[in-house]
Amino acid sequence: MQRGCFIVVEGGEGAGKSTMAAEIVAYLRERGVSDDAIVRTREPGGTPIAEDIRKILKDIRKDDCLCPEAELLLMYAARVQLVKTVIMPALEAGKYVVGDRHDLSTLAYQGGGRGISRELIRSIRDAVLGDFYPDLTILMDIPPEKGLLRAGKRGELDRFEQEDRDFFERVRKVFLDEYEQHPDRIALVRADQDFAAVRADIRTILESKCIAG
Ligand code: T5A
Repeated sequence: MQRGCFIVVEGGEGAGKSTMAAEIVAYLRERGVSDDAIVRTREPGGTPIAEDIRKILKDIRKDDCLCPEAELLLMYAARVQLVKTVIMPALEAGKYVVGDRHDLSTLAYQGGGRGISRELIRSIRDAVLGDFYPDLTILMDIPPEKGLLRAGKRGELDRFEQEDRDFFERVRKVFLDEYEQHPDRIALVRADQDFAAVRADIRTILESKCIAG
């Protein structure tokens, strides 16, 4: 059986990743992919254990603070659980997996945002995931102030969303640097356009990569 395809949507807060992940699923369905051949994931999260870890990561605790290195390890604990129990089996069964964030977010947030070295992140990544990578990453780029405005409309901000402007500028820079270095596997979309324009750009990317074509 042919291996499936892992498509990841990445980007800053409020870029529209979840909205566009749903649009990618709609695109696949239109192309005749059946519902049981499509799996949606989100990170951190996506399995019962990884969702518990997500709560720890997003929760604002008044009595303790999470060290950057502990945050990094929790991200990878959740990710390995998801990759090994959900994503890999789905890909081996020939399915499409549409992921809302994956490990580019770790380089951007824990690397750029928190200042953890790229070497440490890479060594943990390689030790637990080896040569496992998405087939396509769609990076939704938006100026942080615009994305946070969208995210803020939902109400209370989580632990990450309460970081300052510089944090999100550093996150964005790492995302864009990674795109510059790997344009073969990362596609860039301007996420501050209106919904129809973002959706059209994403469809063009999927068509150009012959996804479900
Ligand atoms: N994190 C995650 C790390 O630090 N390291 C890691 O390794 C990983 C995997 C996860 C947090 O964890 C951090 C990053 C995050 O802070 P999350 O909730 O999963 O948190 O991710 P968020 O980015 O916070 O999710 P958001 O829901 O805020 O952003 P989305 O998914 O990008 O945006 P979406 O689709 O929910 O849209 C937000 C709003 O904008 C509107 C939508 O209708 C919605 O109201 N919208 C648009 N409005 C105008 N024009 C458009 N084109 C629009 N598209 C969407």
